[in-house]
Amino acid sequence: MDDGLRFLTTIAEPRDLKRFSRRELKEVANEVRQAILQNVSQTGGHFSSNLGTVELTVAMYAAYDMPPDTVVWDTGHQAYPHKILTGRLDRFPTLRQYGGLSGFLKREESPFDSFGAGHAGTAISAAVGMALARDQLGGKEKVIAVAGDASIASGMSWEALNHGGAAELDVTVVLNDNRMSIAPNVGALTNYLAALRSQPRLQGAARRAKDLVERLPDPVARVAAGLRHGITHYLAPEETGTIFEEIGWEYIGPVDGHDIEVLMEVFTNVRQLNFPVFVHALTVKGKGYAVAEQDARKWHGVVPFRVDEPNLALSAVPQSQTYTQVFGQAMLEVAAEDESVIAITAAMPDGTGLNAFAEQYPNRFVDTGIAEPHAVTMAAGMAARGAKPCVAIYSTFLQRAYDQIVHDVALQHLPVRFFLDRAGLVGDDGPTHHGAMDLSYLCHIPGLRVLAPRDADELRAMVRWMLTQNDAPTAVRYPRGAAPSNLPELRSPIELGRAEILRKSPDSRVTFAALGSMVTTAYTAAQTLAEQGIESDVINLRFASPLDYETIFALGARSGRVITVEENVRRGGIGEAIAARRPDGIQVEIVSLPDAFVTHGPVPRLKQDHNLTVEHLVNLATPIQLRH
Ligand SMILES: Cc1ncc(C[n+]2csc(CCOP(=O)(O)OP(=O)(O)O)c2C)c(N)n1
Repeated sequence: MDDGLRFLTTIAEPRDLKRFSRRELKEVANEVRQAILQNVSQTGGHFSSNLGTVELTVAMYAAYDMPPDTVVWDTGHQAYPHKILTGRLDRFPTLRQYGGLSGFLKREESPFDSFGAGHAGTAISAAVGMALARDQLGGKEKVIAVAGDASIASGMSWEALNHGGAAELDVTVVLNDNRMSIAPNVGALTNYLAALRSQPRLQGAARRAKDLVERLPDPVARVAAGLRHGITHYLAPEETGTIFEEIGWEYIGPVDGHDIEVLMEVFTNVRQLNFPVFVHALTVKGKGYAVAEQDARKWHGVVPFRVDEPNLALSAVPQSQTYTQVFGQAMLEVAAEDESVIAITAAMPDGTGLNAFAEQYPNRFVDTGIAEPHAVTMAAGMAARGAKPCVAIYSTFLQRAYDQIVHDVALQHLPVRFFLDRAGLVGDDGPTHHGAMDLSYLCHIPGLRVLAPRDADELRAMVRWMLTQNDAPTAVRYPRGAAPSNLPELRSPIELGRAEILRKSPDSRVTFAALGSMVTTAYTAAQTLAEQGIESDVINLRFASPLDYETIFALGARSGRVITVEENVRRGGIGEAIAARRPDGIQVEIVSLPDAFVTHGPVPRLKQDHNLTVEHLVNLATPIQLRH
């Protein structure tokens, strides 16, 4: 890893940057960029966002005193330069590998990861909290939040700006504005930032930061909150305030986020200010690697690639159809038949498979940006007017819209359809991104129907059923990646609350009641058991809510033993629900994810760790005297 990284190998913590001249800091930045390129081309991971934050990180870390000064990164997918400069260069090759560094921020990983992240829009709130705690506890450190132009548009970021601006806190927000979310950014704020960019302020960012410092009243004289505004208006009477200034943040920018000299000027001065400051830095996503600059969207997250022939490796086609693709196609089919179908994404058109829909039906496609709660309540509004809103959000990100699902959708019986991609374990992104809890946060909501398909054909059938034969609020959850192809052909139609029996025998010793992704596992286990002379039933539950207790316990009564299998934490999952209704004489055992946060790593490895495997099911079902 350290080949030719002359400067980086001498940096154990941000403070070490202080001994370098500004010219040398540029060299450091080049090495950080080189380390990211070398490493991510081998491990895969977030790429273009990290190339964009290199100079910003180097300059900020050289200008501040860390520790105790603290930087909170929003989302964390752009914090690889931070990892490299905070003593993790040696471990960087383990990025996103099982047992290795996380791809996001994690408090357990380093004292410099002052706040964990993975979901967008949290940094400013956390920084405001840290600043309040510091003031209460008598600390002196500086607190900085760095947020992207898409993350800063999320509701929570504005709640925090609203609070922090009024509270006159000593806290700084750095906006890392590269004009991109994963897809091109959306929304009025995006247009506003573009306007700020294209009309640079009369006073340059570095000059303004310096002026503010020079005009700082001494701490004793600075009594009233209003005083600060008087000063800045005096400084720049010719400029109308930006939206940020109007709500209490001193705006400094726009500043070239790749110019270390200017950034150093800005940050060394901003560090001396003691009120809310908003630094608007302009960066280029993919900076320094031509193909990534040209197509930052494609290079947002990458699989391993060849540095010399990048496009070759990236164009590798997946072996079989993914659930995401199947959902995208199914949506096109139902939309062609029904004009009231509207597709909604919260900043994830690529990830949820809605790109083709967006192209074909631009008037029936809505990208809200990173605004999951808004997306859900907006959908409820659409449903109240007779449209058929289809909200496609990853299982993990829908967690933040729980109250909207309860209060705005289910309580009002509004037929919003939810499509939860990445349900279950997602792999390398780890605990912030596993969709391990959706059954627990959805199945107890009265009137909300919850389904999970066993394969691609069943997902297609479920999407159609949800939109043509069902008028209740309904969610379907399906995993990341390819759908299995080993299951019998789909024959029986989807019927409300009815399971599908995939295998049954009068001599069954055990009944597997499996949901969604785990049906293929249970089915393969049953085949293996049959080869050993042990018969078993396999129920594909289809519905997690309402559950088909009748079928489960009818078969369970014959075998005497039900094993429930689901890719969800145990608490609040289907296993618990089935066990709670267990009639006398039937034993129920639950196979599920643990009630714990699961680390990152390859999904098969994680499933092995937590017993969601064919081997475990076979072993469970084999009488003790026959076990190997
Ligand atoms: C709550 C939530 N919704 C969606 C995502 C998926 N996501 C990860 S990064 C990203 C785009 C972030 O864009 P921006 O904040 O501008 O940062 P950039 O990558 O451009 O540096 C999105 C939508 C997420 N992490 N969290």
